[in-house]
Amino acid sequence: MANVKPSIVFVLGGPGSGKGTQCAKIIKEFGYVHLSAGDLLRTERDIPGSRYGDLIEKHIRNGTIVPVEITCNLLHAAMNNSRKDRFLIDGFPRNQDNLEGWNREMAAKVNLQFVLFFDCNEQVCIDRCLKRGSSGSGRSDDNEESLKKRFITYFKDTLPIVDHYQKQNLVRKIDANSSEDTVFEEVKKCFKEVIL
Ligand code: UP5
Ligand code: MG
Repeated sequence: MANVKPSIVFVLGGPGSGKGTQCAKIIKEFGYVHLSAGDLLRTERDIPGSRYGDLIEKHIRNGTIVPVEITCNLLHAAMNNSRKDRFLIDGFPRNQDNLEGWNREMAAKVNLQFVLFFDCNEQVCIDRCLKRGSSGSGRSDDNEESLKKRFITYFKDTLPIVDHYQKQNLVRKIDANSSEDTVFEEVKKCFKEVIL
């Protein structure tokens, strides 16, 4: 991490709501570094001999949440290694354990700018993930059974975290049901307000 407190934006939304897709657009236009908690966990899982590999895969298939110590350490290391000072943290924090772990270890070290929340219809999200699965994403959770579980976790555990930040007036909600470009127009407005 750089010497100044890094600025971060949490990016939350249901499975398939477009978090990764929009983050890829944001980094091009606004110069953040994109850190997807899910991607970091999948990379850790795939390291031969990783002590957490089996545990991570079990959680991913079941749509449940990996213990925060693992995810927070991966995020912290990625922030340090990047030496940049603006980060999009995609798909985290997604339950109370994540929130408490982050608050314990990281919250005081960063400046949370806002929480970008992609609000998207469940069936739209499911259709997108199944389409991605059938076109060879290789993701072990892009199937109907895992998707049902991912949505149970999302409604039960992640939406309360969005509510928590909403109470602090930190949430910028975006309608994520339309095309990638239409969604990005709304996303741009949020970033322009914060940056300019
Ligand atoms: N697509 C995107 N936008 C579109 C649009 N506007 N119109 C039409 N199509 C659109 O998009 C999904 C698909 O939809 C793509 O094919 C895309 O082209 C298309 P994407 O941008 O990938 O959506 P995203 O919200 O990123 O979906 P993702 O599947 O990555 O969301 P999840 O939140 O489910 O996945 P994540 O990788 O964050 O987490 C996976 C698992 O890891 C979790 O279930 C959990 O088990 C574990 N995890 C933790 O335990 N802790 C964490 O902190 C994070 C993850
Ligand atoms: Mg993603």
